Amino acid sequence: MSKFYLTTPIYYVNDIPHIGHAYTTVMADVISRYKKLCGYQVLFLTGTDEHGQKIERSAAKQGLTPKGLADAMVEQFKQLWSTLNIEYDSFIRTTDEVHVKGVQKIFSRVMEKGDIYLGEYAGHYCISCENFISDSVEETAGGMRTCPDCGRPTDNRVKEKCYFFRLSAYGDRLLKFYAENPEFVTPQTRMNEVVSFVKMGLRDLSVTRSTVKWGIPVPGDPQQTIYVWFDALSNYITAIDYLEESERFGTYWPADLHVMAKDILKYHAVYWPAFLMAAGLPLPKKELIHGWWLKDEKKMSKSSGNVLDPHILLKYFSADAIRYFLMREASIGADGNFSHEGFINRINTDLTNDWANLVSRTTGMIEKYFNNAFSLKAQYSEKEETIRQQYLELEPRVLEYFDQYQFNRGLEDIFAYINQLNRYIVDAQPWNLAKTQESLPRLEGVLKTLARAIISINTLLAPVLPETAAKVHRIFNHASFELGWKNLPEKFTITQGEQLFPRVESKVFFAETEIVPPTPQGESASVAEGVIEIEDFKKVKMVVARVLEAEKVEKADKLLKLTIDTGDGTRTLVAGIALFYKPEDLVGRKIIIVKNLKPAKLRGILSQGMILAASDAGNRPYIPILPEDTPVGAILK
Ligand code: ME8
Repeated sequence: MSKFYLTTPIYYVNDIPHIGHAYTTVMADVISRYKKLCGYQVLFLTGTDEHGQKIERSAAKQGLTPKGLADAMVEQFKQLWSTLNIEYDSFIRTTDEVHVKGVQKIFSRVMEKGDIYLGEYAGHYCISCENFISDSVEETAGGMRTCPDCGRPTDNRVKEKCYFFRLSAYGDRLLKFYAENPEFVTPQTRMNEVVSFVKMGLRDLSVTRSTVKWGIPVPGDPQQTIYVWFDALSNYITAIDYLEESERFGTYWPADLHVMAKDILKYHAVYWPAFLMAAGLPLPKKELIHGWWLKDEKKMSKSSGNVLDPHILLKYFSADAIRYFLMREASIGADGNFSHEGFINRINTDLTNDWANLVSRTTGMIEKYFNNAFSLKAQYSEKEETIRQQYLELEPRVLEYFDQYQFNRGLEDIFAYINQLNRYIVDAQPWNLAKTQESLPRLEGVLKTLARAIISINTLLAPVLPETAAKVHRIFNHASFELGWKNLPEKFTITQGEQLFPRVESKVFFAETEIVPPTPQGESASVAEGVIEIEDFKKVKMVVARVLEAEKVEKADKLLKLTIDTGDGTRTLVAGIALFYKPEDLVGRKIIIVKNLKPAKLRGILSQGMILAASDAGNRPYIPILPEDTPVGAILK
């Protein structure tokens, strides 16, 4: 049996998990279940990253010890993973002894090789990303630097004795590795980013801190603690017993897949392979980099305060519904904007209306017409063969998408097939077939075909919807989760089950949770940068006016004073167009003005509004020409 070792990032324990963490972990769980379905011996690792300044600070703020905070948070992560039916095989904590000793072992190994040396670091540090910021990075006001990863100003400059990793020596070897393994990072755009980053040149990296106490002591120099990223990345090997280099390590390393979001790409695709090369260990086979879940167009993150707690959704929806939404809605590589409205619509449409309804209609008819047990010999037509053929074509397509981790596309195809099955029911009209004794074998052929299609599809859906898949299999008294068209025997019985995805009305959800629903135009339209609502536009009152009089303003070369008729009266405007328009050119002409602009005095003249003109790069105005019959006072809208 081939092995498949996959990992999630180990999450910081400074706060409780949110939808972003759930996304990565659900995706890894779906991959793990899918690989098991395909016959792999899978090891799925997740865990928590507990050392470093960020955790130290968080704990201090809450009046806890770092370990006390970590212990509490680990429970929160484990509880959420259990609720979401995440079946990890191993959970590593960076405070576990096997990890601490394993990190010291890899550190010593690299040091013995001469790739870790003593030096001094002087520069900025971003505690949020636990990232060293070089002085070449742009300065913000006050002499601080901006973290290139998260965009926050760094809050401290550090100068300390520390150990460096000779990263600069690995640039060429890394580039050679990327060239030989062009799919090491997927999607391709992320691979390109990594290559460009390395091509820009690598500097040696500080891998210890003397001012941070909450960390793993450097072997032989306990005043220093190991840099949190060196510590954290090593979890992927310490969790499988790098310390003893036992059979487990031999079986599972190198990892087949590291899954993460783009924020930590550099650490995984540049630093981690370099550390491994230095330690003489094989490199992971693939890194899958997904996009971010955004809320209000900003990355959902603890520090931005825009995180979504999955527990709110879990009060109304099953774990499977959340898993489905996350896998169906976001495509690998792209960011996804989370909207509750979108969530509810997706679940109600796909899972309640299409999938649950297909199962309940089919089982309802098997109960009604056959009392839950088939006994007659069924009669089949070409239509049933088409349903089987369509499934046989669908399955390899879906598997290919799943193999490429394009779950959204695989699910899209599965649900297109589910819709075909719903249409097939309408076409076959089982309720009419039930009317006469002669058509009962046909009716049985239709319902058995539906049952077989449902059980087949259910196996494909099982990695994403494990709980529902188990329920559906139970309804059809079917035990095996094997791929392929399920040729249920001619004689079989079913057991009625509960409703799979009860509908949640969005009105009820929004009223009870007090979450503010999106505006009717749709959330995203209102939040995109620079986009305004129609209501914003309507605030500007623009009308057509006629110029009655025009004259130059004394001692002001650029200004003209205009007296205009706005259809409901006359008023005065001062316009900066005198260099380009003569007064006589304007008298009698129709112009567009902003009527409700706050009046302002220019050269002692009260200007009541503003003339509209296009202007070029040199600020030359071009007054639009309106059709001759445009009425004075007409509103622009
Ligand atoms: O970076 N959208 O931990 P972390 C999508 N400890 N995914 C998101 C997300 C969002 N808005 N927010 C978080 C760390 N994630 C380090 C990792 S690994 C050796 C050390 C997910 O708690 C995503 O997988 O900040 C991201 O890469 C990870 O959580 C960061 O988790």
